Amino acid sequence: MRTLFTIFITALFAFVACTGGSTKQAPKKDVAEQGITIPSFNGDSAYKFVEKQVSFGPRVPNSDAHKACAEWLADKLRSYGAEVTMQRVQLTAYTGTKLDACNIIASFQPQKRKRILLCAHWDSRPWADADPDPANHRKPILGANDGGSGVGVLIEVARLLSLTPSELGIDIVLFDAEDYGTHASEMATTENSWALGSQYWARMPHKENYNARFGILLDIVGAPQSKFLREGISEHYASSIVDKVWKRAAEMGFSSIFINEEGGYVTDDHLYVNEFMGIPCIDIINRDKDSKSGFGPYWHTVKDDMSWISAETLRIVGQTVVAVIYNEK
Ligand code: AHN
Ligand code: ZN
Repeated sequence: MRTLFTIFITALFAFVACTGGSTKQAPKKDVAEQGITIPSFNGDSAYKFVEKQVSFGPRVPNSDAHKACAEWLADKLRSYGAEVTMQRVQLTAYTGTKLDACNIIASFQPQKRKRILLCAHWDSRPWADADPDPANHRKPILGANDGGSGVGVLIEVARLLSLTPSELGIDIVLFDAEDYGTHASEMATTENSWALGSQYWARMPHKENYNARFGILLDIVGAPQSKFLREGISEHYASSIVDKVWKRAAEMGFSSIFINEEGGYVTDDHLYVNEFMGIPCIDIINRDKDSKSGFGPYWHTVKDDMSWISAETLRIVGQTVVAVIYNEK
């Protein structure tokens, strides 16, 4: 219990280092063990899916853009053959504001018992409270990278699943209300104010006794020159899954992007999947030791737009996830 408490406290304050490196091209098609063909992840396609989300404007809960984007996401996932559940729920933000939230769950081959969970948050932050200009601190963010990037990658994964079914069933869960956490101007951070959608789903999954072999959360995975380190909560609950993913990335030539070093702790959606559901779930998230926030300079600012999205970074993350899921049997 003491250890966990320490982790949560550390998670609030810890920041990580990241190091330089270069990108290598992965082969167009890769053959997995036992002759399975791994589909080729298209970074430009994922980029367009990020752009589409951003075109709605900030996807802040209770806004029209939020409603419109939810419909688009659900339609898109259905068009790729998924069984889509709109888990609508009213959540209460730390401000007391009631949020009409919706977790969007896309199940591929829902009849299969062996499953993998892939997740990201699709909402964007209501306040650019890390913006250098205080005049922006109450303005919403576009969330191209913070939110949009992970979802963009997962929509592309859905497209590939529609063309080449995987051996295991896949659930893509897009969490709402991740980024409604305590405003930076508040004196104390309210406990569990972040990740409201995942907290709800992890207690009330869309299917009774939902289970998955493991989960992968994608958050802030679009910036050029991104590096991904082994995040602390992931390491604590699911180090074998971190190993699995980082090894697969190295095999594909991405060892300078997926760096085999300890990162800091991030309180993110995966915490509740681990804690409440007991599904080992990791977070692939980019940190930046050189910026004040510990994330990139665009993070929680009005500059989190398409200029911070690289199709190549999306491809590296997406191709790694695809290689991991198609190799499971
Ligand atoms: C905190 O800042 C406490 N957690 C980072 C989780 C996050 C926010 N991911 C995206 N936006
Ligand atoms: Zn955020």
